[in-house]
Amino acid sequence: MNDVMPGTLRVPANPYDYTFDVGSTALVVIDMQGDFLLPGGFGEVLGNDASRLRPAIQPSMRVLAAARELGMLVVHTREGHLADLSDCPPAKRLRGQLALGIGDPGPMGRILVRGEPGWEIVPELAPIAGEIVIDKPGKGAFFATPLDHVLLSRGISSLLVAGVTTEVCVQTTVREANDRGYECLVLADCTASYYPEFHEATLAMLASQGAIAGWVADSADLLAALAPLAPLVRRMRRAFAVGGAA
Ligand code: C5J
Repeated sequence: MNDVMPGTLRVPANPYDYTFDVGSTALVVIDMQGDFLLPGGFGEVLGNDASRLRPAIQPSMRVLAAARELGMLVVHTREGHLADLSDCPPAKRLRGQLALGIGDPGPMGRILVRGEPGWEIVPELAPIAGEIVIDKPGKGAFFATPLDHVLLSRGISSLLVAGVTTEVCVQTTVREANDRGYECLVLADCTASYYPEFHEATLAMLASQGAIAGWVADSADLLAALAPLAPLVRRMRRAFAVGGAA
């Protein structure tokens, strides 16, 4: 069991309680883009039913709202490629022998290309001013991006992870983060896969062998741990507001 410092929060998790400090924790929301969550996007081009990812939206909205209220660092990621596809290796572009692939015109613009409608984060989870958005060409959010620098420079050592898909970009990012020394709590109901069995297996693998890559919890347990902080933060905000009183 970890030594728990004052100010440390505790969330019941698999394989054992996850402890973290809000000031050194970021919420990372991975690839909640139309290309994965909406009909006609990259996910569907690959033969998947995009509606299977939608249950992750509502719980992610609740966690995002809590993180915003507490002033936690929020990071969104977007998978996508430059318009000339110069950052998309042929191994990725040609994989799957698809009739319609990365860079081709689809119902939401060019598939998985930056700036196209399908590449945008869905409106329910759209970033707001001050939040960090990491554009990534690969599955992992650390590959070919400044994410590690962004987190280290803000003293972040712990990540709360939401997003899609569980076994692809979420899992890759958590494993990358783990190897870089971050402690990750994956929020089971804030992640989703086109294949429920892959979702379950991934969460089990990540938390296996004593949290070999990270911890897994339901968002309700995280929100319960965060809830007592909200009134304190509101009081502090009032106290520091010009002319305000605690
Ligand atoms: C995929 C992702 N599935 N965000 N990307 O290619 O999981």
